[in-house]
Formats: sequence, structure tokens, C-alpha cells
Amino acid sequence: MEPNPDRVARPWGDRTPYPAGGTWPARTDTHLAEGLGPDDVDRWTKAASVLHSNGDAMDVAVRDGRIVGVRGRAADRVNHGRLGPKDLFGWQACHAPDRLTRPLVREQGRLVPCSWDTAMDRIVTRTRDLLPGPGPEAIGFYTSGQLFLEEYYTLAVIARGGLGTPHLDGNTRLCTATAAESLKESFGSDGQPGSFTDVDHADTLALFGHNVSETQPVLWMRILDRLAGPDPPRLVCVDPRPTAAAARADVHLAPRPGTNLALLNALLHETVRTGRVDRAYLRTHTVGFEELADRVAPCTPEWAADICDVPARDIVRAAELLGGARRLVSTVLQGVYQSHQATAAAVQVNNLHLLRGMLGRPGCGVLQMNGQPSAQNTRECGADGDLPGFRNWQNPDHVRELAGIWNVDPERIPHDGPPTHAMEIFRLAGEGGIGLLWISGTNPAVSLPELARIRGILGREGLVTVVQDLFLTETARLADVVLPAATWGEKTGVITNADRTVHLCERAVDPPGLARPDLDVFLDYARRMDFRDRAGAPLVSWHDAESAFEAWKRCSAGRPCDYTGLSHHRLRGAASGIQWPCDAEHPDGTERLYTDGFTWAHPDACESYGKDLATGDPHDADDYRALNPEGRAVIRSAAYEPPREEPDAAYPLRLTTGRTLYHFHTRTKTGRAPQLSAAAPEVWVELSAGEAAVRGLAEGDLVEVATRRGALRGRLRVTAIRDGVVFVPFHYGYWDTPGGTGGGDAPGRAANETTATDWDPVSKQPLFKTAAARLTLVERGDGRPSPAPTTTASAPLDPTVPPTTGGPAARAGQRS
Ligand SMILES: Nc1nc2c(c(=O)[nH]1)N[C@H]1C(S)=C(S)[C@@H](COP(=O)(O)OP(=O)(O)OC[C@H]3O[C@@H](n4cnc5c(=O)[nH]c(N)nc54)[C@H](O)[C@@H]3O)O[C@H]1N2
Ligand SMILES: Nc1nc2c(c(=O)[nH]1)N[C@H]1C(S)=C(S)[C@@H](COP(=O)(O)OP(=O)(O)OC[C@H]3O[C@@H](n4cnc5c(=O)[nH]c(N)nc54)[C@H](O)[C@@H]3O)O[C@H]1N2
Ligand SMILES: [Mo]
Repeated sequence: MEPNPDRVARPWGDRTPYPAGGTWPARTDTHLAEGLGPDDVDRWTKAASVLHSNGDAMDVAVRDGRIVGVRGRAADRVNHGRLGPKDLFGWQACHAPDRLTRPLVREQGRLVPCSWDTAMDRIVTRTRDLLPGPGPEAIGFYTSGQLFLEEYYTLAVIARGGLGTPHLDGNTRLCTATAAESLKESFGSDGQPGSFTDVDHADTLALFGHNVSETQPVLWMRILDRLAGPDPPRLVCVDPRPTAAAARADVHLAPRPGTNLALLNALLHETVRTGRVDRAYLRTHTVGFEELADRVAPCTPEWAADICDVPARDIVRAAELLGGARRLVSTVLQGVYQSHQATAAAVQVNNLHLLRGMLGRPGCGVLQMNGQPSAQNTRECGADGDLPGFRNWQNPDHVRELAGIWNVDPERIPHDGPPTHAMEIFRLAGEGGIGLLWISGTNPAVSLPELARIRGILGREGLVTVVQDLFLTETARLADVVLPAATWGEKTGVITNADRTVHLCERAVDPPGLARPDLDVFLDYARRMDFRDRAGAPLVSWHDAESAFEAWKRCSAGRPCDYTGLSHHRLRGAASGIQWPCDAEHPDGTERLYTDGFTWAHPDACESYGKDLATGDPHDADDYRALNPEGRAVIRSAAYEPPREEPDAAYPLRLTTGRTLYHFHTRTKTGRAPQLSAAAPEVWVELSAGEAAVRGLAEGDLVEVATRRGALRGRLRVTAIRDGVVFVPFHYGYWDTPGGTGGGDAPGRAANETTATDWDPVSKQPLFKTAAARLTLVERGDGRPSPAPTTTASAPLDPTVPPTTGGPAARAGQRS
């Protein structure tokens, strides 16, 4: 094992192979600031990663009151010591010189520094002005998947129990709304069935629209170590781009973007046709199989081959691998979730596991993956539009129970219609229905679709926007009040990863200047607003992260996400994170859900009665009780429909957008870490060799990508991406970071200039993966290659492009 590899050049480090059913060997990854060794560290503080949903456990190194590095935690169940490049280097952003250190308010058009009192007073005054007139419906909150559990829960209590507004959602709407919805549709409730340890047992892995090697590099290391072991699992990968997983796959299906449901229906067709169905499991545990069998009967591989433009024999081969598996793990992510039939397609992956009886056993799991580090907490705390504790807004008993916990009138908690989703919150803000929009931990001026429209909404006269962030982001620049937030490393709280593992992140250092933890800001607002319960006592009775966690435990009791067996104290002392549910019955947590039956699907217990997969219309209690009286898994099927915006003569290409290994979202952190910024410094555009040749284009040419909404420019990277598709990373906003290529205005590089205001009707997740686009030459390249990395799905076909390396600054320790 190389002791100090360059982890930009070698993102996944060295292999530690292991066999099926074996224990994944530990490997401890460390990065410390230049010139420092472990002996120079004053203390190590516990945390977990906040730059993806994997929940990699680490210790944060502190010296002289500053964070100086990180080290993976070998004893943790999730990562066994490993860290990906973003986590090794991303911590440096905490000490960026341009952190927000004071609140700002807009005066005569300009943002000027002020005290916390002045800033909070503006927010409270605006709230009090709106409450008696337009009412609580004039107040909206748009939060994150990157804060801590305690912060979401407090915000949910304020919004739903204090103000009584239905307008509270997270950017999880863009991220994992479909994960949540597909779990609700199939199993009655949110909650990840599987566990990362299923990778240790699987004989077959299937990745649906999930670039795991770049977006959860440590999970990919686990898979790579199985692939290097004595009895490697077979790998099926569905992705139009040549990801690292696609390169290792036994079958790589590269469908046209937006055709996942056709492909999945064909895979189910083959599963049924070849009799690879566990009839006993279906009889005992499910309803709806006959309808599915009818639905997929005409969906032959040949039929799907036409729609998806993949060879029918590859679909047959993939179905054979899935059908021959004895231990199957499937993962699903944005290639499925950010499409027009997102929920309908994600549900078919659940169905594949139900048909094959492959859930609730080692090596048999679905991972409807999360994206952001604490997206799971946004959902379970009800900061995402749902009611806290996965309670059902259509079930009066659930609303009463929640009202009892908060000691408020059930009528105070909005529940007479579906919760307002983020795209609707922005529509209302744009049309005057919302007069105060409080944005925390998200940068919608770069991450929402159709940015020209979003800029218009955020800048609208009459809308007061509050932005709570670490930096003066594109969104903060448009705000009326800017609140400086403390972040990971500077505040304490819990995050729960994509396989339900709960970790405590501890405050290691003080936040800069006057910056405050998000929790303190929400608590301050609750105090100033003086929210009271029915007995006249303070509605928000807690005062710090630990007491907030205790309050949340009471709300989670008896629900699928039961936290009653956990505490900050216990998590602080535990060698490893612990998976919920964790209660008296499961004191050490729960590795897999649904080991015997689907109790949360019972009509009295379920989080949702389900929706029509074509229209998104909610079913009611009677429909659901008739369909599923005993609480089994529900097999829901749907017919394929083409994307709403198909290529045509004017816009002949399919545009899809996504991520690269080295950056996180709008780069507010990774753009300020020198190693990461240098690895992918500027936006680029990916196209196949065939499409480039037709247009007379070459590596490094400056091109424009245009859709009916807008355009962006970037240097062309010619890759093995499928024909007909153009890919653009969405990380690059129009305001450059100091670590980037210069600082200042950088217009026309954000992918979301081009994406459409459109969403999946069921989960309401926006469509970032399908749009019709055209590509034109702006200027010939000057011989320099595109700034895209070579180590990833963006690898160039041109062998003369120099490889992406990080040099001495990117060396990180690796010990087994
Ligand atoms: N490095 C890095 N890691 C991250 C993040 C990050 O910003 N950077 N963000 C985190 C977050 S919040 C999220 S949500 C996750 C997202 O993680 P992923 O979903 O893995 O990332 P994406 O790049 O958005 O999309 C995944 C893949 O979908 C493919 N795809 C596009 N269209 C289609 C289609 O129609 N069908 C199929 N089957 N595939 C398609 C793309 O080619 C791409 O490789 O990553 C998390 N981890
Ligand atoms: N075209 C296209 N668009 C996409 C996607 C795509 O694949 N393609 N993916 C979508 C997905 S899955 C996601 S998750 C979103 C992500 O989109 P965003 O959430 O908008 O992206 P981030 O850059 O992560 O924004 C988080 C903000 O919170 C700040 N922050 C970090 N930590 C803290 C904290 O502790 N407290 C506070 N108050 N602020 C903090 C950061 O500085 C940053 O400004 O983008 C979506 N948009
Ligand atoms: Mo996400």
C-alpha cells in the first residue's frame, strides 16, 4: 500500500480485497495541513462527512483553535477509516478569508453590515406585519439537506406548530424527494430498507442512474474491494455516461436520458417471463403483482431497445444477471430521480426486489439513495413538507398525536392539503403569495432550474428574502437580510446517512466573527416571536443541540425512525455510528428493515396512502385500506411516457447535468479548497466523438449549449458518453469563488440557465436530467484541453490530454 498517494490522481486509493461475507478491512485515510504531523494536533473531535450522503466517520484535527485536518475512523461501520477526496481536502473552506462574519441588511439597495439584533428585528417585524393580514401562508421556508437534525426539527416546530404555515420544504425536493416518495409508495413509509453492509454479501450489484464512484467514493471503494476479492459480485450499471462503475460492469446499459421506466419495465417483463419470481414471498408480503404482470407483458426487450436505444440482447443479459442473483443489491439515484417519470421508475426497482423476494436479508437490499449528508433528517423531521416522524398528513390520528406532542391545537398544524413543494413555494414567492422567504443552507440562485426566472423571483419587489449561509453566495447577493452561519466543525448536531446510520458531529472550533449555528438562529427567532403552546408555555422549550435532540426523541417514539435509544452522550462515546430505529427493543440499532413483513404499510401506520404514479394525485384512506388492508408492500406499476421535451430539428441533443468527483454542488466549500478547485477549475461540456465529428468539433473548443430557456459556454471534452447526449456539470455558478479562476462575475456558465421549470408529478422533483439542447462552436480551442478531470466519467478519448494530478499538496496518508 502506497503510504501517501496523491488522492486527486488516485481518488480511491489502494485496494484491500475481501471475500463475500467477510469483513471489509480497515484503511485509515488522513490529511493534515502542510508541515503538520499527528503529534502537532492538540485534539481530535468526532464528525462525519457533510459533502455527500455516505456518512463517512472522521475525526477533525484541531490546533491552536483551528481545524488543521481530518482522519477517517477505522472502527466505524460505514467507512472503516476511508475518506474520499472532497472530505480529505474540503475542510479548508471553514477558514476561507471570505466567510460571512456579520449579519447584513439591505439599505437603499445595498447590503450593509449590522448587529444580530437589527437583522433579527427585521425578520420578526416582517413576520408580525404579515401574520394578521395575509396570515401564516405569506411566510415560506426553504431549507437544506446539509444542516443538523436538531436544526430541522426546531424549524419544523416553528413553521408548523408556531406559525402554522404549510410552506416549508427543503432542497431535498431537488435531491431525494423521489427516494422518499418511492419508499412511501412501495413500503408505506420512508426509511431505507437496506444497509451498506449488504455490499459485503451481495453476489450481484445494480446501479440505476448512480455515479457512485464519484458521488459516494467510499461506497465505491467498498465495491472495488469486493471486485478485487475472491468471489466478486456481478455488476450491472445503467448510465448514459462512461462512469468508473460502467467501465467495471458486466453489463453497461447506456440508455437515452429519460427512458428509465421503459428499461425497467422490460427488465421486469423478463423477470416474469422467465419465472424468476418468488411466488411465496409475493403471496405473503405484497399486493398488486397481477396488475404489474399485465402491465409489463407487452414490454419486451425489443420494445425497450427501440425506446432506450440499447441493444435488446444487453437488456436480456442484464435481466439474466438480476434474475440469477441470490443476493441482489440495487442502488438508485439522480439519473432516475431527476426525470419526468422519476417515482414511477424508482418504484420499479423496489418491485424488482419484491418480485424476487430480495429484501431484509444480508446481501438483499434496495438503496433508494440519498444525496445530501442529512437529507434523511430533513425528511424525518418534517422540514421537507411531510409531517415530523413520517406521520401521515391525511390521517387525523397522526395529526392529533403530533399536536399532542407539541401541545397545540391540531388545527394549528396545516394538513388540509398536500404540503407545499419547493417549486410551488418559489411560484408563490414570484406571484406575491409569499412575502417572507427564509432560505437556509442552500443556494437556489445556482441550483434551481431556469435561473433567469429564479433571479427574477428572488429580486422581486415586495418579497423579503432572508439567506442564512457561510458565504455571500449568488443567492445571498439577492437577499434583504443575510445571516452568517456557523457550519460543520463549528457547531454540534446529528446527521443520519443514506443507510440510517446516525453520527454526532461535534463543535471543534469557534465560528468566525459573529457567525452562529443555525440552531441558535432558529431558537432566537422562536424566542423573539414568543410562540406558546396550549398551556401558555414556550412551544420551543429547548435551548441547545442536546436538548433539541431530546425533544426530537419524543416526537420520533414509536415511529419507523425511532431515536429513543440514542442520545448525544451515547453517540459521543460510541466507536461507530448507530442505525435507526434504535429503541428499547433494538438497543444497538437496526441493520435492515423489513426482515419480516411491512408493518409500516398498514393503513393505520403508513406515512402515505400513495399517489397515482401517472398524475401524482394522492389516494385517500379508503382507497388505500381497500387495496392494502393488512399492510403489505404495494407493487405499483406504470406505463412509459416519453420525456415532455424531446429533441427536434432546432434542439437536436439531449442535455443531462450532474456532478464531478471533486466538487460539491455550487462549490461554496470545494471551490475554496485548493486541491479540489485545481482538479476541476472551470465548467466544461461533454460530447461523444461521433457527435463532435458531425459538428467538426474537437477537444478544447469553446462551445455554447442552448435550450429554450438559456445558454452557457464551456470548453468541449470528447468522451465515451453515448451519442445524442450532451453533459454539463452544474457546479459552476455565475459568481466565481476566490479559489476559482479569479473572482467576480462569470456569467453564462451555470447549467441551470438551461434547465426547465418542470417536475415529476409524484415526488415534485425537478427535471435536471432531460432537456432538448443545441450545441454550437463559439471559438476554436487554442490547443489546451478542456478543464474537465481525466480521472472520472469525464475521461478524454484523446490520449494526449495530460492526466489530472494533485501534486504534493494532494498527498494523503493511507494506512491499513
Ligand atoms: N462529488 C460529489 N459527490 C456528491 C455530490 C456532489 O455534488 N459532488 N452531491 C451529493 C448529492 S446532494 C447527490 S443528490 C448525489 C447525486 O449522486 P448521483 O446521482 O450519482 O450524481 P449525478 O451526477 O447527479 O447523476 C448520476 C448519473 O446519472 C446519469 N444519468 C443522467 N441521465 C440519466 C438517465 O436518464 N438515466 C440513467 N439511468 N442515468 C442517467 C449521469 O450520467 C450520472 O452519471 O451525490 C452526492 N455526492
Ligand atoms: N442542473 C442541476 N441542478 C441541480 C442538480 C443537478 O444534478 N443538476 N442537483 C440538485 C441536487 S440533488 C441538489 S442536492 C441541489 C444542491 O443545491 P444547493 O443546496 O443549492 O447547493 P450547495 O452549494 O450545497 O448549497 C448549500 C449552501 O449552504 C451553505 N452551507 C453549508 N453548510 C451550512 C451550514 O451549516 N449552515 C448554513 N446556513 N449554510 C450552510 C453553503 O455555503 C451553500 O451556499 O442542487 C440541485 N440542482
Ligand atoms: Mo442532492
